[in-house]
Amino acid sequence: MPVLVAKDLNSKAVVLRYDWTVDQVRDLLERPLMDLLWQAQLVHRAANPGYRVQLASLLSVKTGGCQEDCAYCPQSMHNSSDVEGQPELVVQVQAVLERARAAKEAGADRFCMGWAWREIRDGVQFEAMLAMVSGVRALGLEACVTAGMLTDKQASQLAKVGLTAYNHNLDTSPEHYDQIITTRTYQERLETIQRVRSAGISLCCGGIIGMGESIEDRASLLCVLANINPHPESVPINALVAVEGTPLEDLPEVDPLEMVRMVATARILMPRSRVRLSAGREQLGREAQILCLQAGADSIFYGDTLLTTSNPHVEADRELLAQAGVHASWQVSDE
Ligand code: SAM
Ligand code: DTB
Ligand code: SF4
Repeated sequence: MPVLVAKDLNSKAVVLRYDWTVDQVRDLLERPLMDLLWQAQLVHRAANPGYRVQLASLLSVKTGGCQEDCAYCPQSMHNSSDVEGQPELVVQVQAVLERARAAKEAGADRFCMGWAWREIRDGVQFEAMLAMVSGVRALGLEACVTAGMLTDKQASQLAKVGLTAYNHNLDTSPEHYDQIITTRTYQERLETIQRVRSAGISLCCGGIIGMGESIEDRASLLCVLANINPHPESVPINALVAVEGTPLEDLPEVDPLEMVRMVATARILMPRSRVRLSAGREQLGREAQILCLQAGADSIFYGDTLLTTSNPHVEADRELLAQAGVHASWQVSDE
């Protein structure tokens, strides 16, 4: 059998499509694992040569007290887990930029900032957000904001100060959605995503598994994401972190191979998007994380905390990436 060379891979593996059906996506998700991994590898190597992993650090700028009732979220005021009361950084521009500087020194490429809001509010807090974004960009980092819904005007102001990406997840399938959130509709999420796009900001949009959804729901979520044209520039795949005091606290941990399957399928569907292995990595273990990298994950959240929960330690992640033989930015010179 002839050896498959890079030229063949490039011509055959990278197909950008926006007309996936749920059945086609489900067929991928349920393929024999070895076949799924092989196809994901072909696509990933052809579309994103070099196995570089982007490191994104997260900071919670506004923590807790959120009006939305997302069943997974420790920051919702509807959940007894609500973590409100933590020190507020909302107008502390310099303190936030200090954290960004530290993230850069630790090797991060992107600095993501989160606000536990239903939607962005105008006024001093938004002015501070704009200053934070422009400060992060001035440090030479990509800047990402996640702060709920936004208006066209706010999106264009964020674009003007150089915001790289806005994160707004679909979280789950349209069919499973009302089991998880009732205070904001799926349609509102799609409209927010459209606003981000119209302002010329990169879109970071993904979801969570392990929230009691079926395989069909996972296929349906991936299908909605893969039919966004152009594909979201980054796609976070989260495993539920079941936090005490949330309605989902007793759900069982996600089987690590289910994360591998989600990542591999996302990679095949959205060949050039950054697929970010997001919340839930602590439950995955080293080998499952390496399988996810092999399946095409090319970004991780990097830093000892996510928003309110913990993440693997920076040293452990450096070791993991070295063991996997993938390159992160601090190791890569511009070849
Ligand atoms: N309030 C904003 C919003 O909902 O867009 C921004 C912050 S919110 C915490 C960002 C995303 O984090 C959510 O959409 C969800 O996908 C993810 N997330 C929150 N809590 C999580 C949990 N316990 N486990 C996994 N992912 C979670
Ligand atoms: C995303 O998809 N996952 C990140 C980021 N985008 C903002 C957040 C994960 C949060 C996990 C729970 C917590 O730490 O509060
Ligand atoms: Fe949590 Fe964001 Fe939902 Fe608020 S909107 S409860 S911060 S996920």
